[in-house]
Amino acid sequence: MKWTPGVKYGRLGDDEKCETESRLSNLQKRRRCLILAKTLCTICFAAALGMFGIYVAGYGSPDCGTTDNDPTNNLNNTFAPQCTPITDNQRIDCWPESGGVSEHKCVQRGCCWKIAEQSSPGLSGVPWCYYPTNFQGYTVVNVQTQPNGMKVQLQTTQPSWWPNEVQQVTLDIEYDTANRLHFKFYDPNNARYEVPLNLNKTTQHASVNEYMVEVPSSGQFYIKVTRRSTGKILFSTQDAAPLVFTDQYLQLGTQLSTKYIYGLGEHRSAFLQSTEWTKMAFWSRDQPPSLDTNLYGVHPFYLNIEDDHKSHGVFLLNSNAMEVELQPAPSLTYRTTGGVLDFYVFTGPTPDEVIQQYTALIGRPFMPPYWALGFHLCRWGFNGGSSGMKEVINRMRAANMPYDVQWNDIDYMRDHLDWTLDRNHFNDLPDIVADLHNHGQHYMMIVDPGISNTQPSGSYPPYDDGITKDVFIKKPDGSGPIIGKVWPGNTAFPDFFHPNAEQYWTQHAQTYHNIVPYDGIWIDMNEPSNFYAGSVDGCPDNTIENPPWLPPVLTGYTLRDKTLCATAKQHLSTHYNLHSLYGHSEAIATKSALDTILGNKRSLVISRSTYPGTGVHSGHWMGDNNAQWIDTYYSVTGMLNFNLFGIPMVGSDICGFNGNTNTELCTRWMQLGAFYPFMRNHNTIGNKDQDPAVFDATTQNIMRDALNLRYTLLPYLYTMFYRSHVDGTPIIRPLFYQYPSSTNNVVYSVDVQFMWGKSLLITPTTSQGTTQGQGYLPTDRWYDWFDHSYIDSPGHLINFSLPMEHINLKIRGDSIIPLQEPAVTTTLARKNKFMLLAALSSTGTASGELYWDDGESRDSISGGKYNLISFKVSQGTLTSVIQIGGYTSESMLLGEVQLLGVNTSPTTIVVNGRTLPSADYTYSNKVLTVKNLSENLLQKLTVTWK
Ligand code: MIG
Repeated sequence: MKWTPGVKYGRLGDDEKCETESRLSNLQKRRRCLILAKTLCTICFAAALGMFGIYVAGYGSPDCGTTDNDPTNNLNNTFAPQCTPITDNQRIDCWPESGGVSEHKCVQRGCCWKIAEQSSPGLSGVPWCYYPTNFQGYTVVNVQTQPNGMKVQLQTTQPSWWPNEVQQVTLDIEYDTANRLHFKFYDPNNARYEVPLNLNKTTQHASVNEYMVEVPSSGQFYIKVTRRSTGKILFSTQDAAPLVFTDQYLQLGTQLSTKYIYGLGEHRSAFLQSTEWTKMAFWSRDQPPSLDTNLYGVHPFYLNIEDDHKSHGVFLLNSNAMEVELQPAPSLTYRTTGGVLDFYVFTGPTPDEVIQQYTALIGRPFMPPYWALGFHLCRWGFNGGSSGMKEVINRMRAANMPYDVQWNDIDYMRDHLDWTLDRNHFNDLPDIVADLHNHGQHYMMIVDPGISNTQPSGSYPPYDDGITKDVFIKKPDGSGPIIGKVWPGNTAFPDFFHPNAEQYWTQHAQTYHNIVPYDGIWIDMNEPSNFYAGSVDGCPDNTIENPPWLPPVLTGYTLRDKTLCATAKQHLSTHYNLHSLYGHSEAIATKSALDTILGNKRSLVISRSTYPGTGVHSGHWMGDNNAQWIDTYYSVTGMLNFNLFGIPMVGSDICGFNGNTNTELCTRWMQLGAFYPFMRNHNTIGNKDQDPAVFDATTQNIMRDALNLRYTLLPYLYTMFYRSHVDGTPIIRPLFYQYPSSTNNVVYSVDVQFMWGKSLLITPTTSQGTTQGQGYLPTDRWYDWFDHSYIDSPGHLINFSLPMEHINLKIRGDSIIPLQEPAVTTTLARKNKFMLLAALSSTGTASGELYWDDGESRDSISGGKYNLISFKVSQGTLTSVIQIGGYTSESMLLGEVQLLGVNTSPTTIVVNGRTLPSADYTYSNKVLTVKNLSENLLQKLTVTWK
């Protein structure tokens, strides 16, 4: 083996060299290339050692790289980097670029170079070029203590190698509330872009905060935030990536409390993130969910567990193209291309409380109309236009499938033009929608942001009016709308941050609503997606388009790929800054349009691209999945994530979007989908129909059962939506939210099973031909939904039966779940009697609640026009308390009470003072069923059994 000085191996990291390996994802390619570069260097380094018979440790080893001058080197010649002692796991990457690393260049930066000992030739992500422990970065020049915080002045002592360093940085630390700490690094001399989010920053200063903050009064800067009650770390830049604050590269690291970290979306992964050098890119993108890539939305928020099972959350309010790297120390590094470093720490200490505190800041999820909880059916490309659509509606009705909402994809539009109706293929759509409404059903359709600019002048008001109102995103030189291409051909893109945009959007939504009275809007392609890279005219070549550093965004490290130029001009700032907020801004405008059009009626917006706070206005579906088993699993981890992000109204395309589904997969998916907060079956153009009514009779029966089970549970689901709306409590929860102090840390990685609120445990089947499996059952009493048998689990894996006929569903003892007799629509089901299912704990207790209103008024809660009833069982008595009884225009009758875990056969049952005849109850297998009731739930309920 011969060592060739000056070999340009560092260039192997360039994407051109790797592009041929097209079967690899971009990140895999990049890793592969980096590994290759590092491997080559190992070889030449080893060869050099052999040749000269010398020992050279780490820093100062032979130059394996190009001798080209690196413009990014740190020319501080007097600096002697301290490179030991430090373990591989503690290294912090000093070369975050995608390639081009060499020892020579690394050392020129003032960084340490050492081939990682533990890297089985470079296969792990251990950086070979890493920060010295004595890297000074910023030093503290002044700390000013304030009544509820601190103001800290920082000054660069040792410059980073990135251009346009901000010499003086201010850090404002604010003790917002006892559980929320806010701290922000910014340039005190030049205003920089900050995320234009409408946060609820209301502060409530406390005399004692649950966090403590430490900043040195001089010397090398760090910030350390600990939990007052335990001393555990909540955020600490010590032994983590140092602060870098330049114009287009900003960096900061923090230690993590444990490797149990969740969130950081939108990405497809297990719910528990890996801290083995995981790099995640944040830049919204029209990208079918795949591993290791940036997807539709951006959520720089994580939940971290402390080693005593408490938890905290951290939110970085930044919308620029960003990377988060998770390191095994464990630690985390943020790298972003702009804005300021604006952090919020939430102290929990339970995960539910962390999410409550987070959503108190970004906004609580919207209260959906009741019909939105029903089953939604969609497909792209109805055969024969509206006649194909009617066929589906009719066969769903004939098959008696519970079914609330019919949708349309882009095929209803004339030439894919927004706010138009294709009169050739969907002329009778207004009649179809009227018919849906007559059946107590609802209708939604897709709207894309791209507005065609190629229609004859005067013939397409959405464009002409957009020009008049000046609402379109502009070209980099500001000379007119930037033009991309989407389904209608070339298009302009409304800038939803423009002051005229909301009125513009509302007006065209209203005009179309006058023709087709829809009930909600599906907003797609709002990353925004563009079939051109940048625009019809390409993009300028400058540092906004080509920053000195970029996270591993698809494709090929360019910002413009599949979207607009970063230099495109929006009203508030450049697209470079605002890109990942596009879907969020469209969701706000769309919800506001619906509110204007529908008056006091609630509506539904479902958006593909999301950002923190989108849940206030919209739900989310997880995009273009495949009709494959693995997609059922990732639908669960995705739901867990979006419930963490304050967007509980979430689901995946049931039965799969791309690719033809099959009977078993679609059956299992309908069973799982019945537990998506947003339950929609959707399919791509040209694929086989997959609505429940298209299958054979046996399959239809199973799917109908799944739908009836969901409809039975809707009062419970609706109550959970109320809770999420008023206090942020997530609906879909992993087991550890409920059982955080499990001594067995297995619970932290369970993510196929999930809970609905605090009372139901769902164990879906996510693989073919599986009718038996293992599931985790936390220490508690668990009842089977179907046979009512119970287990007092000691908290471990047990064998689960997973029959084809239904999903495995367990009820936690100590729960009271409000139910209702199902029907083919929620409109009808709402008229049925309620039922209460009380699953008793081992000590005979249970509790639960029911929220109820008219299901559609926007002012139900603000106007107090709702009922909130709590239920409790203890010592053989079930009682209710009417907490709020403000909705009285519909009766609420209780028809049945079922009690699980009643140990002895009762002889006397008394309901509201009336002793029941024996015909009105049954008892067997420890289940007491009290039937034929007609009790007014708005009066106090008492049921006793002896
Ligand atoms: O470029 O409207 O994710 O649900 O069916 C594809 C057609 C555009 C992508 C959406 C998908 C929808 C499809 N859309």
